[in-house]
Parts: sequence; C-alpha cells; structure tokens
Amino acid sequence: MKRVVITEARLATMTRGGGSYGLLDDGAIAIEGGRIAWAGTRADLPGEWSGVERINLGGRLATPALIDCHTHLVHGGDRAREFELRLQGASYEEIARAGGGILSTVTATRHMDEEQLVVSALPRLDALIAEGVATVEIKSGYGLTIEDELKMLRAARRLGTLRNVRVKTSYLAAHAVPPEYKDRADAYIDEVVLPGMEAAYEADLADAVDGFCESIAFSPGQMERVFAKAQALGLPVKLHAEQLSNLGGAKLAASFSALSADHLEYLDQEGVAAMKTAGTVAVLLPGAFYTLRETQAPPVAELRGAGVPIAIATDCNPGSSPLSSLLLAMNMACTLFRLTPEEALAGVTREAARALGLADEIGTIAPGKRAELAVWDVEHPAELSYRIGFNPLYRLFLGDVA
Ligand code: DI6
Ligand code: FE
Repeated sequence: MKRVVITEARLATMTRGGGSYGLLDDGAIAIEGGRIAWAGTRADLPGEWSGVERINLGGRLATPALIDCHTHLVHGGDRAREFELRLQGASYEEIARAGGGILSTVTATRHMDEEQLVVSALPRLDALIAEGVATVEIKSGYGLTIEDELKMLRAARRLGTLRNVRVKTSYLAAHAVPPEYKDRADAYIDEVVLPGMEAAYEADLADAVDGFCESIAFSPGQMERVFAKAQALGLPVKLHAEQLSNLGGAKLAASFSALSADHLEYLDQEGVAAMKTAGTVAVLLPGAFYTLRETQAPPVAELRGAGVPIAIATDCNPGSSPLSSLLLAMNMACTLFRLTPEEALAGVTREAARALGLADEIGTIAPGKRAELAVWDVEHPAELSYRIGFNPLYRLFLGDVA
C-alpha cells in the first residue's frame, strides 16, 4: 500500500478534546492506502515513517475536506422570476399555493432527461468542489413520479462518477404534492412515494429517505407513514422540519432515530430534547433563512445547551437557497445564527459527517479516517468563516494521495 507523510502543516483536526479546532501548529499526517494512520505534532512522528515520501504544505492550514450534507443540486430550470415576485412582496408560501415554487421546478425537471440533469448540475457541483467539498448529499424531490424521482437519483449517482467526490443520495418524493394529486396527498403517498421508495431501494439509488413536513407539504401523520416504510427497508431517515412553522416534525424524525432534522427555525424545546435523546443532528441552512428573509433564527443557544450536534449546509436549490458556496453558508451561520467559527467549521466537517452516517469514515483528521483534506492559504481556521466571497483553497487532497 502506498504511504506518504504530509508535513509543514497547521492542522485543524476538529477532533473533540483537542482544544480549539483541535489545532496543531507544526503538524504531520501519516497516510497509508488512503487512510490516516497517524496525525500529530511533527516532532512526535513515529520512526517507522522516516524515509517515507513527504508532501510539504509550506505551513498552510489543513482541515478535513468539507461536506455539504443537504443539497437539491440536481434540478431543472431556475426560479429567477419567482425571486422577482418575492421582491415585489409575494411570500414563498403564496407562490407555492398558487402552483409556483417547488412545482415550477417539478415541471422543468420532468422535461429534462438524466443526461441534461447531470450537465446542468455539474457547474454547481464544481463550485462546491472548488471550495474544498469532497462529499455532497443530493436529494430527489422535483420529479414526483416514480420514474422522475429515479431519474433524479440516477443523475445524482452519475455526478459521483464524473467528479472526484462522494455523493450520498436522499429519496425526497415526499417534498410536495404534484398537481395530478392535488388535495389527494395520501393517495400520492400510497401510489408514488411508497412504491417509488421500494424501487429506489431495489436499484440501490437511495442512501436515505427525506421529507418536507409543513402545511404546504406533508403532515407529521403522513410523514410517519413514509418513515415507517423507510424503517421497514432499513433506510435511515431525515426531515425538513420546522422551517416555516412548528408542526413537531423534528420530534417525529427523532422518534425514528433520524440522522438529521433540517432547517429548524421554529423548533421548540420539546423538539430539542427529542433530538438530543435520539442523537439526531440539527442541520442549519442559513442560505434559505437569508433568501426568504426569515426573521426567526433557529434556537442555537438551546441546541448548544442541550448538546445537540449542529451541522451547516447550503440547501443548494433553485427556490429558497440558490447557493453553491459552503464557505458563504459558514459565514452566514456565524453572522445570522451566531455560531462560532469553530462551530461553523465543525458543522461542515465532523457534524456534517455524522448527519450523513459517515462519522467513522470522514469529518476529522484522526487515525482510521479517510485521508480527505482541504488545504488553505490562511493562518487561522476562523478566516474560513470570516471572509465573504473569497476562496482561499490551495488544494484538495483525497484518498488518492496514498
Ligand atoms: N425546503 C427548502 O428550503 C427546499 N425544500 C424544502 O422543503 C426548497 C425547495 C424549493 O423551493 O424548490
Ligand atoms: Fe432542502
């Protein structure tokens, strides 16, 4: 197996108990077969690694490669016109109820084939990769027929073969009720969401099952039926919960041991407690908060106080978060939600890994983890959250270094 040692690096290991950021000023990382065998201060590098090929980072900062754990990267068309309408005063819910919003993206997505979806998603994926992202979650949810949902998931899987990036997919047929099932949400669940989930599972196209629990989408009772099926198939669940109102979605998700509950602006104390008990990660999406000019921030102090892990993601989607910069999402999480820069960085590394069920594989610089590192031309990790519209990535190292 190939061996290599990375030296002359400042390391933000993001391991717990390592002090602030798990920072090591004069660090080294020993890598064997694409996995970290040892990480620490250079002076302590075990003798067996002397004479092994070195990569000198010239004193730059290395962090775990970034993880965007919530995106709708694959979709047809755009919603620039809806952006204009919102600026003229229409609300996100009004537009959705009038058949625009998510459903206008459904029309555009249904008109595209798998190849067109892949081609249109690549620039967004490349923008993320250019900022140090090596793992990205991609949801379906704009097809809303069995075939169109599977088409989206196949496009997402293809993206993972076209670029050096790990793609985790989520089956999100329970995103909106399509026009052909208007006022028949339960029939849509029975005839499309549940059999489509089985088909996605059979074809190994879904790594998790997601839903949108909201008055303009699905009730907790309806989501419970979706999650029961996911559980029967052995698929982990997650949920868009408490984004526009409090329906108790996070509590429902936690009762199914969800990997994450996402958005959470209207989360209450009961939801926080349920998430803590279940180990469900809170995925905060400041791009949607910003785009919708939401004024109620998620209960960060309560989440932090309860010890609920907090992740940050772009929610990259054409309607509520046309954002393909994870660095900007980190900045927004600090400025809009008052996360610390260390929490923001943990939110796109360690906690994002946990939100995808990948905590054993990626997310920190520690022995046993994959050697997936982002190297930055900055001195201190707080700079990653601090600057706006500036990308200091020097290099992305993936498992292929050794
Ligand atoms: N919440 C969101 O922010 C995205 N989906 C969801 O359930 C937005 C989807 C869209 O507006 O296209
Ligand atoms: Fe979303």
